Amino acid sequence: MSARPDLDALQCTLDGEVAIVRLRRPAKRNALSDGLILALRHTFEHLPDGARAAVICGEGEHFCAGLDLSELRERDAAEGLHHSRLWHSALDAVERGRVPVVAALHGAVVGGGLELASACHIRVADDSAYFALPEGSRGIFVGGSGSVRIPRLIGVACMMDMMLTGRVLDADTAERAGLVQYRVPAGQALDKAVTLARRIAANAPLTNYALMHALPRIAEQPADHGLFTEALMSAIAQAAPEAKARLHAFLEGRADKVRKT
Ligand code: 1HE
Repeated sequence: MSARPDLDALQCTLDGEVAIVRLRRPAKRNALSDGLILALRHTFEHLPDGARAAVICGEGEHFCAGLDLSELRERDAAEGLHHSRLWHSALDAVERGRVPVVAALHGAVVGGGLELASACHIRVADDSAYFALPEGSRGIFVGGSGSVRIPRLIGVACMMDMMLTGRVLDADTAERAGLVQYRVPAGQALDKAVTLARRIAANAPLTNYALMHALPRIAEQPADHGLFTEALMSAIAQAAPEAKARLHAFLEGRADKVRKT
């Protein structure tokens, strides 16, 4: 892979304890060039020290138009394999990094853009968002972990439909399908995502880490293994000084109660 990280195409700023990572190729609808994928991996591997949660969003009218098709030159099988593995490593850096990531989605969330959104831990979509997997019509296949992550969210049948028929999901349908967790009016996805990220940042870091790293693995383990992993994780989490301090705060009436919304 000869490309270098295109750090101009990605901006990372720290807002309090929330890192805001913005795709910045609006003229190309934030299409993911090799340089941008490398920048994404670099950024999530080196988030600012103070970050306890992150938000990813796109500049301009769309979240992301997927793979930069202008780079889809003749590749032999080995190059294609390395290209796909590059995407896997970048999206793994998002999903299996240090802090939870909230995707703020608007406009087109297509192809590799949907693969990227699927690597995040929570998805917020505004009314303008639409979701598609046009790989089928481009004569290619998903290569950025979509075949693993997307069916976990919406099932094989829904992904099969999107890829075979070119079906485009609007924000309503995507919410019903389980692809997005929050729906907001057009233009409000980023604000909502930052609000959620601030809430996430207030959790004990070890709890967030356990959720990101243990929960998806437990979901893939046989029940007996999952229960054992759960017991190990819960033992480690409850022993942390921060957990003890939070329990004392509740028992002494200094912590928030759970309230009906
Ligand atoms: C691009 C790309 C791109 C736009 N690669 N240059 N993804 C797709 O098949 C989606 C292709 N894109 C579109 O369907 C549309 O561009 C959108 C629905 C996303 C946006 O439409 P619109 O009308 O706002 O923009 P536009 O006029 O189509 O595009 C503006 C410019 O962005 C134009 O370039 P210009 O130089 O003529 O101004 C477009 O060529 C350029 N552009 N999308 C390159 N994707 C790891 S495997 C993942 C596999 C995939 O992701 S396959 C799906 C690829």
